[in-house]
Amino acid sequence: MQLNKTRRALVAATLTMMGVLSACTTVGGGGGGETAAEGTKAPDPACKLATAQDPGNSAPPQNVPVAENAPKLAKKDTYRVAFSQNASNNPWRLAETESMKAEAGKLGHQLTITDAQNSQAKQIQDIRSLIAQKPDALFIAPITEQLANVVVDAAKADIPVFLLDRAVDTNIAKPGEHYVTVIRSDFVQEGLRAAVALARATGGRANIVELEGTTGSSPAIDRKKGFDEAIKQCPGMKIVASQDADFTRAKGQQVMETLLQSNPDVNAVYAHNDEMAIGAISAIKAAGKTPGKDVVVVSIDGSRDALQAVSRGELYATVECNPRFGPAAFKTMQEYAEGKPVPTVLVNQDRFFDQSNAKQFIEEAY
Ligand code: GYE
Repeated sequence: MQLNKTRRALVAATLTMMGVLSACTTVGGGGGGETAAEGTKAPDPACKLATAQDPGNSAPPQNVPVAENAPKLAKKDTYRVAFSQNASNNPWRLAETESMKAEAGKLGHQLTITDAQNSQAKQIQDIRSLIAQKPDALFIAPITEQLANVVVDAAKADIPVFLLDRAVDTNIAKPGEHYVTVIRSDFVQEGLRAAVALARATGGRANIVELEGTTGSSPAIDRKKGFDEAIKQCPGMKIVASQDADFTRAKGQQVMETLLQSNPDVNAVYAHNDEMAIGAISAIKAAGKTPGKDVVVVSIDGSRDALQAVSRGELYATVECNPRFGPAAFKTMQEYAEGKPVPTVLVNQDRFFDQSNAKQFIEEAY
């Protein structure tokens, strides 16, 4: 996604200036550097991120065009809508589906849901059959950016499409024309926030395993971009291995087990989502190491299991990526039907969870 390059550069610059000294104890270590007693190493002065605070959300994107050329939606009291979900294999997906169902139910809309079971081919099939049913509007959580072609097919069938949580290739599916809008988090910023957290936790000395989300999905692409770009500011932070673990717990564990064997000096993990982080934590334990001490783990989402792992000290932090899209999805659809201006990208505001606040949010988490 074309997410304002200048703004990102600005964030990086502000981070450098912020340099707020934290009283944080350094865990992990390794990757060379001082020989101070374990857990008390001073942050690497060459790594500004190591003493920075969480940079928070990015500034809302400016001058986003409004959807003008997408299929129209007539004003009605209730609608017959469809939602193509890409998988139901983790709590995040289940929470998103639940939120869509609950909101549709509340508003009296009739909602058909399909589950692509984490298969791109199946999601394309699902969307084709939903198009054939001619819903008033179609919500899609695209598995990868390659879903763009079938989004174009929906527009050609005169169905307004609203993308949820992931983007598609905008060279093929034009925002505001082939789809109305995409509602999602700023994944590049999430990667940056995770990098700052990991720098703080390791004092900027880290041999990192990066567990990537589904190849070709916009969160995997942008979370990698944001993180990799950020740690360039820290000479002591190196990615020793980066591999696809498909956003799942089982693959996170499996990939981490293998990578720990080939990279025994690993002291940090950046997982693109909580499920893979939790899998990695199991692998770390199985290798006889202590998560949070020998190996620091940081991830993204804010699931209940993750918040529990944070409060146990096994996960250092998780950047929130809120799955509860129902209210925003239907509000946006309504506004579009009423002819109000709808920007072609809507960016969610997310929180940050670490030891200081994780416990208090466990109850409301999914
Ligand atoms: O972080 C992950 C899920 O697309 C933003 O997909 C979403 C991501 C979320 O499988 O857990």
